[in-house]
Amino acid sequence: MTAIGAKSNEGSTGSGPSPDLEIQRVPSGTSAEKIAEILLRDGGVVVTGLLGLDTVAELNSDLDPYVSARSSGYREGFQTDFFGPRTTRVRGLAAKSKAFVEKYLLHPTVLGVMDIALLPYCGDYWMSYAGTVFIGPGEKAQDLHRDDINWAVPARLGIDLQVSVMVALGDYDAEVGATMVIPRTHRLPIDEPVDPSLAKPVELEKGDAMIWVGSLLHGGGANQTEDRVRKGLYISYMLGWLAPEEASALSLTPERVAELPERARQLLGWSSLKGNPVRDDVMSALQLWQVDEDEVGRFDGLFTNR
Ligand SMILES: O=C(O)CCC(=O)C(=O)O
Repeated sequence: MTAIGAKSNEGSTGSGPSPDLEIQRVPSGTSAEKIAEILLRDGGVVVTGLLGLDTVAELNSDLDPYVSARSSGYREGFQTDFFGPRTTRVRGLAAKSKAFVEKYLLHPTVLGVMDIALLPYCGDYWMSYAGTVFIGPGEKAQDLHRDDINWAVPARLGIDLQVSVMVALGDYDAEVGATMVIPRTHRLPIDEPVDPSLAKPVELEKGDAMIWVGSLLHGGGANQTEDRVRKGLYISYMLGWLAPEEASALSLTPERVAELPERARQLLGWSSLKGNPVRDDVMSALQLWQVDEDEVGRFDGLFTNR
């Protein structure tokens, strides 16, 4: 189902990018299967109203103090052009916000989509990165990129390594820096040049989410306003046999971990995980991310083996 007025990509032929293609929009309540079908076909999809406005308000109130205390940009000399000198990124979110864990990290539709997209290639997936991407006034557009370039060797296998979700926590229109995307660039060879003028902004209302695979060309838009901030909350999930961008386990104290639901602990690196998708032979006994001969989840005696 597409939003009124939005074009459908369903009849389009060919698998590569074209000026006619747009990221499709489906309403919250759409099945994970349908969302994943569009995601894997086009490289990205928007789910409108994925999070309710009450949840958006909770997330803002949990995170605003941390955003206010943080200066924008990365530390001096560390890729500030790519990450944006006027962009504020706060990570370690599971330690900072209950709503982040309960309503976003574990969102059943999001995890349903991840199961379909990622479990064919791994025994389990985990969180790679989560953070605010608040783009301040005057920020230039980020270079178009594929997130999978972090893992450039397996990115050439032609499988999905990672799937990301960006929820709008506030303004997210083209003028303020909505994410620029080129649909259907996700199955091209990773080094293949693509005409950047094909990128279009994907505008979101508060609570809407864009979901995309790590091989899709995209980038943060330019914030052309003088006084508005583009407020996105980013999360990505990746195959468990790859090292995540964020060492999220290290930002959690054992006390905070003890309060987390089991699936959250698994996604945040407080559990060992199966490397292979095979479940019924010796391969399924092999675990990654262990401590000595034990599974991380049992390390302090609190958690069960998965
Ligand atoms: O801010 C955005 O819209 C995209 C951010 C992004 O792709 C990144 O920082 O890698």
